Amino acid sequence: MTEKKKNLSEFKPFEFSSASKKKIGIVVSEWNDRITDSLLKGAEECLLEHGVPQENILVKHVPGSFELPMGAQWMLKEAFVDAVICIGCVIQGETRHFDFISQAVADGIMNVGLKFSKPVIFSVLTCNTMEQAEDRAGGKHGNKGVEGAVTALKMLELSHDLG
Ligand code: DLZ
Repeated sequence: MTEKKKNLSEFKPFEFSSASKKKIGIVVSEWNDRITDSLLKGAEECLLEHGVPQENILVKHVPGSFELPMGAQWMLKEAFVDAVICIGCVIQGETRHFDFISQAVADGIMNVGLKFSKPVIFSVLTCNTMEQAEDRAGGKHGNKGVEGAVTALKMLELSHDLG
């Protein structure tokens, strides 16, 4: 039986017991900034709605999505955040850049999370067209920045429960 696809943008707000104590980093790629700005707005609003204080949200920009894993690593190592949300948007072009960047970013983000044993969230759109990106940055398919924030909070809650 196929399950209905989940869209975390339509999540029910949940009780996040340790929200006020958590420091969350958001690393944002400057490429396709109209899209990444919308994703950032969605992520920040969602964190605030769940009780993360504004002063505990650290936002930093990197030149492109390829730099997101390094930005996340520095956030964890130098700024001692509890989780990082990586926001980017890679759009298919005429060359193979898209494949190399998308794969490297996905692998890099996973590796940083495992290395630091902290949630490092993949809120990176990998789209064929700008229209697909718009649909996922506050359009008909929700906002993947919101989904990234929900995922970070859920992972922190899980780690809190296990610890
Ligand atoms: C070079 C490049 C290209 C062609 N496309 C994108 C893109 O669609 N989205 C994105 O976030 N970044 C892109 N970049 C920049 C790379 O991520 C990276 O910043 C440069 O290759 C320098 O390392």
